[in-house]
Amino acid sequence: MTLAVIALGSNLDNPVERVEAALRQLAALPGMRLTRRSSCYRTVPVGYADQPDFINAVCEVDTSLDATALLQQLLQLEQQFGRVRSFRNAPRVLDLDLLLMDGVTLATEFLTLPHPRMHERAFVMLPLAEMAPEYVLPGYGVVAHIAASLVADGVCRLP
Ligand code: PH2
Ligand code: MG
Ligand code: MG
Repeated sequence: MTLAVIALGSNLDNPVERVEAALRQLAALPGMRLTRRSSCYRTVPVGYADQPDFINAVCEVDTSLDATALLQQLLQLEQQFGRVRSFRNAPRVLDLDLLLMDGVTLATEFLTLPHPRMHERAFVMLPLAEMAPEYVLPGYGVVAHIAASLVADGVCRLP
């Protein structure tokens, strides 16, 4: 079994419910156990700005899947939730990004691990600092310290 960290995001059709439902579905996948999760956060869109605020969260799973198989499962779940890919950074009902896998570094056409931009995204790093402040991002340091160095204006933890 391997620990992996997944980022969840949604900004269409009742996003909090979408993220909570996605967490339940992830936990129910064969070969997966949900070990930790963050709260949900309301976040201002980064990149393409003319869209609703996002709900973001992260979770940690213990899985028997390898990185490629896990990514396939995540993409399949996005499809089940009705994700339509219209343009880059478009609004979406569910985005599931594989961020980290214990001991795995990878750079293929489909997947780079650790996720190459996670350290600069407050909508990822703040939830991650809540869930796993002790994690180390190779090359960038301890998650709690990275998160503390980011501008966190647009990121608000929900009760
Ligand atoms: N995802 C993106 C681009 N911009 N902004 C926020 N706040 N949250 C996201 O999940 C997000 C984003 C690409 O996947
Ligand atoms: Mg994605
Ligand atoms: Mg994404």
